[in-house]
Amino acid sequence: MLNRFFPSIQKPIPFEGKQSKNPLAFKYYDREQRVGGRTMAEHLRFSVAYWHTLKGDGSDMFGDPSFFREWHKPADPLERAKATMDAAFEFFQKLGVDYYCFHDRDIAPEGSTFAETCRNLDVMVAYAKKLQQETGVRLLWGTANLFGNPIYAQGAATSPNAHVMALAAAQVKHALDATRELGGENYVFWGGREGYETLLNTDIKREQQQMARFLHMAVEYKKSIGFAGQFLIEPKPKEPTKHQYDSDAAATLNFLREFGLLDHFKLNIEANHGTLAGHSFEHELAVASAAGMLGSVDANRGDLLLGWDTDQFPTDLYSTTMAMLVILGQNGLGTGGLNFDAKVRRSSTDPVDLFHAHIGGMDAFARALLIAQRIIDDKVLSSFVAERYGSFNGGIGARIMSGKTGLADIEQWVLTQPAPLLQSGRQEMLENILNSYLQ
Ligand code: XUL
Ligand code: CO
Repeated sequence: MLNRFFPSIQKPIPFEGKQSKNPLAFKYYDREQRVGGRTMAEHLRFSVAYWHTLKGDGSDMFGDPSFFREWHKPADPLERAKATMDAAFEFFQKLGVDYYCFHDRDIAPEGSTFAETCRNLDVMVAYAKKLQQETGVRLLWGTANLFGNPIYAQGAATSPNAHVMALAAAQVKHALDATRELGGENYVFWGGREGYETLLNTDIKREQQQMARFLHMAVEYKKSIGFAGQFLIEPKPKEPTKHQYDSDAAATLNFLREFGLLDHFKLNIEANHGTLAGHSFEHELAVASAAGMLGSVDANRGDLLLGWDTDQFPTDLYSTTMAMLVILGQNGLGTGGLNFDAKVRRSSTDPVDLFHAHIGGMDAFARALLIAQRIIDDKVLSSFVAERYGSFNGGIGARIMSGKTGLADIEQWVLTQPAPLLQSGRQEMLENILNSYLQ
């Protein structure tokens, strides 16, 4: 096992069970434990986000870096990238996760030209491939950073400048090559700058057509190189743009449908993006899942008192349980996984804090998995829901839904009936049932 950057952790984080008081042990996540026919590792498919965990330095808009990582010290950019990747794979192994995710610019530095930037990425992809082979850690998804470089300040795919759109297309082509080379199981599109700041200079219709063309070209290229991974779009309503086009699951589904892209994509739902859009995490998951389009999850949480993307580690059992109910309800995430798109707070300055954060998130989802599986096995919610819609199983309900009747026939039927009966939704009873499982 790699052992250079996290010397205080000498062996992989063990599972010790819920009685354990060891902060560096799992209390619930036991990767081989079987739950409803799959192991916990197979259900949860945890992934570490390279950008936060390896690249994060604690700086924010008001303050300088507060994390002083050994792996950030080499002065030469490519040496620093290699040290960072060594630290990454040591962290993955010691934590015991099977997957990681990256942006192209997380793993390799930009050069002074696009050609040099591509060469840097190729060097680091080869380096990653070797480390993946040595450790068995796999790539959940790759993506292109189309928001950091100032050239994308007015959009990448939706830039008003065709040359900038072309640069973004070339960058995505190269990031797709990298993801395929590393056996990535998915590829994510998050349009951080694909939106507008002011309508005074913006043609929304044109920008959406550009975005659709961009995605169609990516689909064509994917086919041409035989990349089998799933394409994912990650909705977010704002930040950094004032208004992002893929604002939530429903808007993204509508966009994909309008432009004939539905068959080629699924959604990557991020908890904090859902809450920024004024929805709950589970709402976004449920909307995507109902459309058969829930592909993967960026697992984190926001802060209800703060209006921005705080990207905290998920610790709220209600939220993780509601999420696992949706995920188990669609029989898992397929090639997707639970990627911790989350960062430790600026004051959590030590490398060991990265372990505490991920252990907490993994336990919060493992515990939720156990709870959700019991709720499903006991059919406490499903039997209530089935009964709630029971009037559609026969009689007028079945006739309406079969499409064989219309308003005039229905009026004749209603005229012959007494008034419909009030039927309680039993919300409080159901909330109490959910609470009784959260132990
Ligand atoms: C930003 C965000 C991104 C995407 C990938 O809020 O979530 O890191 O997950 O580009
Ligand atoms: Co994300």
